[in-house]
Amino acid sequence: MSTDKAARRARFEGAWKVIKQELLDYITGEGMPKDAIEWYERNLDYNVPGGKLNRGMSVVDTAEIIKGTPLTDDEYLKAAVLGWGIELLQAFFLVSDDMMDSSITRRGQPCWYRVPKVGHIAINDSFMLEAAIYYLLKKHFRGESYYVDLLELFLETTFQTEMGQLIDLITAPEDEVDLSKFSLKKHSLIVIYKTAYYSFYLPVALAMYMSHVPQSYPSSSSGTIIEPYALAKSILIPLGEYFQIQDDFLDFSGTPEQIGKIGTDILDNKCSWCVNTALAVCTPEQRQVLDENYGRKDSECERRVKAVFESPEVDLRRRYGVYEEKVYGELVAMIGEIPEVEGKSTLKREVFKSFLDKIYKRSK
Ligand code: GPP
Ligand code: MG
Ligand code: MG
Ligand code: MG
Repeated sequence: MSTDKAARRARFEGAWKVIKQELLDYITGEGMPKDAIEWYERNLDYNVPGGKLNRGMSVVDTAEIIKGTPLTDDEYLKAAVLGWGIELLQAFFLVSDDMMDSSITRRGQPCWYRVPKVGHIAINDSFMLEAAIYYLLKKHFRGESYYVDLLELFLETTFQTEMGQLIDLITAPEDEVDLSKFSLKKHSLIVIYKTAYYSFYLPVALAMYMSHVPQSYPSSSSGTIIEPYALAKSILIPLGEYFQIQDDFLDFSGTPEQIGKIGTDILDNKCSWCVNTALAVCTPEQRQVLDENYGRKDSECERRVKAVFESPEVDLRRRYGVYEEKVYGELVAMIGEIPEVEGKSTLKREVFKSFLDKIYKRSK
């Protein structure tokens, strides 16, 4: 990691200390007993700060790019609260997703629900991670003109992610494998809803609200009207789709040491990019192997599926490489077409470039 990147991360982590203390002070003030305060602290420590922090730090990065000059300390704290709000939302999703997906490890440690004495209390713990967002928004933004915009955005994005999680889960029933129900179109809908909105549109739109980006402004050259939130969404959703395809590919190809989690998509009968891509190109014999072995909770079945993925006919690693180059080129072209307008509260191409650079060819 470059020293600049390490320093940015350290500053963002420094803000977490302040934010975490605010949450603990709040439940202490509500008269909660010592063991409850300690439990909440452990929940926060275990589930919130240990990830890549890409989503959270993107709020700060985006606010800085839009402003064009360094943020004041007050602006930095505000952007960091929004960033940690996304990290809390992500923690809420991951704690519950790991229960729904019967996952084993996350970020190189046992999933929270598998920690001794936690079990199903993890359900309530996930709710308390979500509730923290709204406590923090009220504390830091209650007096701002854009407070309701922030609230609505967090709530709408949560609903979208839950819709995505619903279709992810019901397309992957545990007891009836039917690969004919899968398609790349279905996959696209699932990943846009379960990942792209909260991971990509949310951080940028939060930073835009905080930076007072208006709903529309005229483009300086042609005088046409730019709708910056819709414009941002039109690029960030495909970017998020690409990110989740990487997640699906890494679930199959990544080692647990590398990705910090053990892949469960084949065992869980998931409508993943990998199986959809294989289904589109495999031989009839390979199709039979997939029909008979996909989605079975059995490591030998999983091995047979992986052998089809690695076969010369399917060669998923090569196809993924081809996909990645193609989507990268398309995204670069889309970003190049954004009309840039001078000013402190307008959208800049750099917002999207910095996102794409963070994820291109990622291996974890
Ligand atoms: C990623 O799916 C999607 C989420 C973590 C959103 C979950 C949404 C909820 C409303 C709980 P994934 O299962 O592929 O992620 P991972 O591979 O990290 O388990
Ligand atoms: Mg899942
Ligand atoms: Mg999962
Ligand atoms: Mg996954």
